[in-house]
Amino acid sequence: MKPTLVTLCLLSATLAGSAVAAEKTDKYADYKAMAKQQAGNYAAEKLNLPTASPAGAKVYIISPKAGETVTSPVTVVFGLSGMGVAPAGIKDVQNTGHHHLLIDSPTVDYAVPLPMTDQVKHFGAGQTETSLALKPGTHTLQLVLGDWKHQPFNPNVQSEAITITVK
Ligand SMILES: [Cu+2]
Repeated sequence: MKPTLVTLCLLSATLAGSAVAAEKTDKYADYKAMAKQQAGNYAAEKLNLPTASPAGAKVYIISPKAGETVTSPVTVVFGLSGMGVAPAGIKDVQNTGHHHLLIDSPTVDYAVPLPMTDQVKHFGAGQTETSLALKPGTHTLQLVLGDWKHQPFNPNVQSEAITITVK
């Protein structure tokens, strides 16, 4: 009776040990992690899930200044702090996005990817400035950072809307 018990104990100890070893040497671990990431990205895209922005992230217009009178074409320089710029489509680099310039206050839905229109310009290559042809008169400019799928972050990372005058 005793030897059997000892054998059972040894056997279960061996099994427990090999289970741990198997977990540590799971040769599919990388593939599993990749599949999980891809499934997450797929769901985010299908369901318009917003990407979280880090606390303190700020986007701002460096130039022109609010209230400035300028001539067309206007060079608009984008500023970003607390996050990094990455081209659109780069999914798996945390705390990065690309700039969108809203011209003359278009109505946009912040819960879905931003549309591409004359009033919503995308800088999906990771540009940090642009040259803008504007008609004479007053115009408003505002920056909104978008994630890899062109969707505003949560919390939204957007600049003040500034008003400029084009001569
Ligand atoms: Cu975009």
